[in-house]
Amino acid sequence: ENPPTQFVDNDLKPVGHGRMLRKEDARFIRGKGRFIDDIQLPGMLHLAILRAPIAHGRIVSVDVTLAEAHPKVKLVGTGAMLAEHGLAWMPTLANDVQPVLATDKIHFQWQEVAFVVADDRYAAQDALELIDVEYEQLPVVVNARTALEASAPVIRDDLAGKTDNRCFDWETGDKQATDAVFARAEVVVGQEMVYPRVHPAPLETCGAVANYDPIDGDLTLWSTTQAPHAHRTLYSMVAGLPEHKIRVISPDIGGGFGNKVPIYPGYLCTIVASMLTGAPVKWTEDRFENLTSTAFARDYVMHGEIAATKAGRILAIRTNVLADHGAFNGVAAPTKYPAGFFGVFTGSYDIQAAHCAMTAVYTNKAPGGVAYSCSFRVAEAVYLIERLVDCLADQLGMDPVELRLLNLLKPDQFPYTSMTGWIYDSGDYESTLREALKIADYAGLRREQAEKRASGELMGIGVSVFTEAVGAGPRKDMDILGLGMADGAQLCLYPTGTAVLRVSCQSQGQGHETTFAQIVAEEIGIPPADIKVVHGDTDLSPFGMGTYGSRSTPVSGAAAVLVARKVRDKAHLFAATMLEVTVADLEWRKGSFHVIGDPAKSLTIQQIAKWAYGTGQLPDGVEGGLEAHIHYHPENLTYPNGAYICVVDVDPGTAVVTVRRFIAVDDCGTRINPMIIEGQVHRGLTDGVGMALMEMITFDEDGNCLAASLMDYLLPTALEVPDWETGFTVTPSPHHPIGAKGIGECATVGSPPAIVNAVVDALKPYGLRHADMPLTPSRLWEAMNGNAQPP
Ligand code: PCD
Repeated sequence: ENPPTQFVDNDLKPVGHGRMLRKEDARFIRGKGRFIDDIQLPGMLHLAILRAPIAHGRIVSVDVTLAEAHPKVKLVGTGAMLAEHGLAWMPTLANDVQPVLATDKIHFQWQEVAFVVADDRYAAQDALELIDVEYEQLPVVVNARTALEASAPVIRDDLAGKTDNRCFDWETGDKQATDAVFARAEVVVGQEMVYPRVHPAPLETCGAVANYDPIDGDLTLWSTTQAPHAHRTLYSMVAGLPEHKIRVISPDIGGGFGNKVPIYPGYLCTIVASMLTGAPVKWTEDRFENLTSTAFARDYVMHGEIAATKAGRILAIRTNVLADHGAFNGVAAPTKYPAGFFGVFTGSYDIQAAHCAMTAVYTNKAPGGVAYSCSFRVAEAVYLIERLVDCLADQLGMDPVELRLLNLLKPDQFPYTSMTGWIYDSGDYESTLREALKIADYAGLRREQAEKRASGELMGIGVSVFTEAVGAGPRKDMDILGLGMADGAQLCLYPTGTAVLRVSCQSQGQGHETTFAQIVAEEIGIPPADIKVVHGDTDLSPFGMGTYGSRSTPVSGAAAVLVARKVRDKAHLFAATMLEVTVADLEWRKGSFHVIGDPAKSLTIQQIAKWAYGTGQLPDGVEGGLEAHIHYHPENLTYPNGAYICVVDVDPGTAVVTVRRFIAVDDCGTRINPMIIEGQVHRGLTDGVGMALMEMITFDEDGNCLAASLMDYLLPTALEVPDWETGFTVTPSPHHPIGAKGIGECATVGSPPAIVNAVVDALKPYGLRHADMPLTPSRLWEAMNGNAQPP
């Protein structure tokens, strides 16, 4: 632990054994994790999917005769076959519909057309080539602006009455008030920017194993899902299977990052295949399929404007966004929020007015719009505001840190209701930024930069301060397909004093088996080693909405605290009975109850647990046993914040960017496990380097996906990143029972603008004010050479 200088207050200590090592790593580092593809069932068949090579067209015919004749093939599925069972289309999480297998039309390249089930994966894959599909090509639209032109072909002609490619229009904030502030502002700066289409690209691709028991009618589905309970309900709704007969098991997950929130056609094909063959069926996606057909993220073209005084007081922000949703609206966000939490685009600043108008369109690209490591479009919002503030600093000739310090919300303004209606729970933004400035030695960096510039070296310093909004519900405002965003938790203490906590959230690598044990350990005072965390199996855990948008700690974490307190309250009653005193005579000291004034008279929680299942006379009206259940929804989101500083060097000859230093100070309220938090931050910062410098899913004009492999879709490795320098401040959330806020996605959200700001700063001598991500050498080289004269 590198203790921060000014935050050593006692109640800011990490929760329940702080930096303990992760319990789950014992199996992971031995290669004993159990992922989808590790699952082997007797008699299991294998499924492979045929995908369309074209981006837009009609299916003229599908001939499966040869494939069916293959000796190892057990079943061939087509859209027509699914249509007979009423299963050709499925709902998306955004209330749109999407084909499971295309029946008459192809909407994007590599869309699912047919499946083959065979004795082994090789045979299934071979037999795909025996299926003969004839297509009639239609004109392709891959550009969001072109999609809106009157001449554009209508992509979603399956939607009744649809005559254009508009997906939705959405607005937030006060247009009139904002325009009025802009009209009288001394300074207005505008910038168009693109947040490119990127992909979560988890290490483990998606997959499923379905096992349908035709006698009992039970379906067991092992699948890569971040939300097992919600998926179970949706399968019941789509396939018409009774919900209590469906068991969804999410085994170890090799990374999710939002990619494993949606339900994909492959899962449903696997279920149908098991039902029709009567055998267990496995489907494992390959990397190519994952990159080209599962949920992408971002794809926003944003025109932003910022209004300010000459002295640098920010007054208002307005933006027009063109959102490309691909062929089907596959966004995963609460129903009321078609643009997710983009409404937080006013950032961490005290401003007077804000407005956003958004148009979302359909194009011939894979569906998605998932919250890749950001709480429902917060990444786009943070990028917009943090780039705009830098453009303003540039216009005013002000230092970007000074400008930010002048406009940050002050601690006494919390809870703060933003101009778009979001209630920020708590924060001390200036302290967070000052901590980052100190670690970085900001003044020293600026001096170094001045010296380097004088000798023609291109060094840049970029800053971003951000506020995230994480932990959805509350249920009254937030739901997915009608399911309110709330989480159950169940805690049982066994007679020997060890415990099992059952939660609905689903770890994809975050370490919940450790941190949730730590939470309970803190509340009932038994060691984390004595607490087992059960998750990822709908038969073994209570209902809840799953893990994404950094909601596990804010929602399930709070549920774990409260259910532990319920258990402790019951233990309190038992202790009073056992010691023949009143409840008020007892005080709790982590792990035991003591008689006030006679502390030697005490009982440990383990002693009480044993008694709870024993033969003693129970207090009136109290049941035996020591367990409790809770279904919790938060009253608000939590709003973690951070201040990041990035230092880059740009090679003047090749335009290659090196991230030399990166300082990240995060505030996620009360910290449970600082080691895990650092890991989360390192991970997210690495994401940021990828998006800012390397990653982009593009298409040619025929709709061919040009980033269909990791040769083309460049993920960052240890070689591209510096030794991260992290710090923290602690501003507890007032409404979370232990004051914890989410942290999982903060660094992904906060780092891209810091990196881009740094690169643009490095290229100031070329007169550069903005360049779009990813800042590849070729893009930057063009920007440097198309612009002004060299320094
Ligand atoms: N924590 C602590 N403290 C505090 C907070 C937190 O300690 N204050 C920790 C916990 O416990 C965990 C972690 O940390 O363990 C995280 O958390 P959060 O924030 O709550 O979150 P979650 O919910 O759990 O998770 C989720 C996230 C997300 S969302 C994402 S993307 C990513 C992250 O998470 N993913 C991942 N991270 C991660 N990691 C890993 N390893 N893997 C993965 O996959 Mo989305 O919406 O889905 O897009």
